[in-house]
Amino acid sequence: MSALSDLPLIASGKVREIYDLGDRLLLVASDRISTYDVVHPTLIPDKGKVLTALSVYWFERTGGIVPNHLVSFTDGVPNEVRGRALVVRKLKMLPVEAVVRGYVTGSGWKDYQATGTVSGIALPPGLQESEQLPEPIYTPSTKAEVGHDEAIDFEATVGLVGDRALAEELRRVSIALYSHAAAHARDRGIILADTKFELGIDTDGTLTLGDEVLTPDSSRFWPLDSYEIGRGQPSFDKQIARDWAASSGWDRAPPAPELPADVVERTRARYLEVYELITGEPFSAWLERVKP
Ligand code: PZK
Repeated sequence: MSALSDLPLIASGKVREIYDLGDRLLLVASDRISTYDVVHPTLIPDKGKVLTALSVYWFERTGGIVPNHLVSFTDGVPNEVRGRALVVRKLKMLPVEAVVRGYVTGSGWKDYQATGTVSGIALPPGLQESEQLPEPIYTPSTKAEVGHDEAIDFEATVGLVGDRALAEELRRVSIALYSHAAAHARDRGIILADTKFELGIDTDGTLTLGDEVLTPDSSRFWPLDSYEIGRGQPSFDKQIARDWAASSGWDRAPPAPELPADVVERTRARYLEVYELITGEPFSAWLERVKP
């Protein structure tokens, strides 16, 4: 198989890349980690494999809600990224991030405190930080090239997508995906506070789920056992690294500092724990599935 360095790079994010395979794409998850929006020079071993394995887990279980872009996680994957890369179909991506929230937190909590609404949706008065919403809400955003995405209301997505029925379908499948995953996660001790999907249109015109899905990098995962409303919640995966970064004296401006070995090891263990709780399988089961 071709070396990664020979493939045309189509896009890169803070912690992952997309390469052109001709008629397909290769989505590669790295072991990089960011805290406070800055990537550390230190890698978390197996993080890219855990995120890839979780995406596959969800793709294999949500095909009845919406088709997805996954083609293979073995055939066509270069050896150097085996286990942390997906071959996917090329889609015409929609220009909106499909965010679904089941809890009021982050920018949603900020907007709610300022206006009583999130993305144009009025919420009940008196909600506390991190409280569960009466039902999940669709709070789309635009895709910013740099910096943070901007929240928009549903009517703005109709304009961006250019088709009201398609915008409605996007909202419907996004809420269905979140509801399915949040119920599954909660049964296993993880609160899926919110998540972000990217969907596109396949060559035959079908709305199709793309990107990575329902991973700790595209979602907020909270441990159920320490959940308490009225305060921010610890992140299931990143809290150890964040706590270390916050107390390290680092001013949160690039470059981020190296993470100490014990923080790396404890953070790696949290990623493996997320995988094992969500899937009910040891992480070694994924390594078996991707063995050459
Ligand atoms: C696509 N992104 C976002 C993801 C990055 C950037 N199936 C697809 N077809 C066409 N385009 C995309 C996809 C997918 N998935 C997704 N950008 C393009 C993105 C990962 C890393 F740098």
